[in-house]
Amino acid sequence: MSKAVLPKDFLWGFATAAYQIEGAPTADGRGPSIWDTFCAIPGKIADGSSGAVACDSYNRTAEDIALLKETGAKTYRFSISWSRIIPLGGRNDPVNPKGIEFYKKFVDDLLKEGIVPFVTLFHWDLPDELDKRYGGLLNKEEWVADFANYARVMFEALPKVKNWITFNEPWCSSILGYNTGLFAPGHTSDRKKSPIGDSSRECWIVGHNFLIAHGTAVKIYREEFKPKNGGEIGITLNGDAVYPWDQEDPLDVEAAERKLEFSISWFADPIYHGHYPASMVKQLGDRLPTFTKEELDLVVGSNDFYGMNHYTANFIKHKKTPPAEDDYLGNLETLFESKTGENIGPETQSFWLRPNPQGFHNLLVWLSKRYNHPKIYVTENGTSLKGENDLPLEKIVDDEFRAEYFRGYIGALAKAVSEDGVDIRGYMAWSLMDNFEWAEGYETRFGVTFVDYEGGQKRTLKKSAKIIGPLFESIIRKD
Ligand code: PNW
Repeated sequence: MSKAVLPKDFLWGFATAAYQIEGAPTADGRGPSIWDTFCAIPGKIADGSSGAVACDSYNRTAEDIALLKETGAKTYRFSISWSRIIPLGGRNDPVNPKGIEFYKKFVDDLLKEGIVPFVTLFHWDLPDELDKRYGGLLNKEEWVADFANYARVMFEALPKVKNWITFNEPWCSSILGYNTGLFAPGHTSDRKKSPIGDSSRECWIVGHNFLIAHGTAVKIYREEFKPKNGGEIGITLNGDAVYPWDQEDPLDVEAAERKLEFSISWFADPIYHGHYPASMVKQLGDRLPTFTKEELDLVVGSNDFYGMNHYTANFIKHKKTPPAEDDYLGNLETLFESKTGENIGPETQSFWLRPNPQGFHNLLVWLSKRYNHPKIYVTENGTSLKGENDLPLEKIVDDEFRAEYFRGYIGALAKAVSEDGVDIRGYMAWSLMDNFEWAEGYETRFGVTFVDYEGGQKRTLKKSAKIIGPLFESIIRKD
């Protein structure tokens, strides 16, 4: 990989999210989010932890910026904690000037160091009051209006930010939050796990509401802010790569495509094509909401860029029985082994993640084709390491497995650009540092920087942090 194939202004760097790194849950007037509430329920987080301290980044912005400088990063993707800005969340609730001041200064400090901020408005941490007040994400009228108000407050407060992401992975908030119940607010039909929830319906309603809220915020940005500030706005979607379990079986080939549609096209088809995928309409029937004319006008064409989060791949096997009511995959199985016994990739600490860089290449090409060659930013990509948390520090910082993951995935990205003409403008590795890995707590580490949770949150760069910069610099054009 010696050829310089990426554009001169290609942005590479690292990503994080507010609840996973900030800590300081009550500092300067912050209100609780649904994740504070969820973490307090026994059994929801593997190690019984929460984001109460995390990396203490709220008090260590200078350290985090120094880390970014050390890696040579050109960009940093972080998210804003809505309940720091509007502690109760709603459009008639007071705005907290201290919350705004914090992010304003952070953006200024990043820019002073020449680091381009990529700002996510919502990375799962809904103000808890909105969930209690009217059912949060399930309530289209109220929630869309409150999100629009919050978005406008942030666009107004941070005119120097030119790269906005409305939502991070609405699939996760919808499915893990309202179907399996693994994530906040933990709704599911499984009454052993939650007293409330309807896995067959709520997730599809929430997904629909995300699209309307996204379209509404984008309209506000384009009409009220883009003309004076410039800048771009898009949504970030997650999606794993797929291979048919049996390449010779047309039903597995079809199921693999259906898996992409149920995860990615659920959101991307309405935005780029103006309708839900036919496979979803067919399986879900009237449980999938329909768009009114006004809603469609908001949603269609609402991406200036496509934000892509990507980690892993699966073999896909079709199911022979009719889909269950709570099925969200498209009536199929996701497997780590193919019919011929081929393995998808080595195990990591995350049950769902196995490295397979070829899948990344395939998916980039698929996306580019299906959505007519959009401008893509890879807004997350990275891996955990099996057993990393149990290793001594000198072994943890020598994370060759993670370094090799990045070599493979960045190589696949370069190939998609140079050989397939995919339009990729930036790449943000997940994550700048070890952090609160949601339901997995602190046992699973994703950082290129080690964070010592027992030792005053001290940060130490790992090997992987040091290889990404030189790798990108060798493939970015200089002229
Ligand atoms: C993404 N899954 O989440 C998130 O955007 C990050 O906040 C998170 O830390 C990172 O990936 C690593 O997990 C996901 O179960 C969480 O398939 C879970 C899944 C996928 C993505």
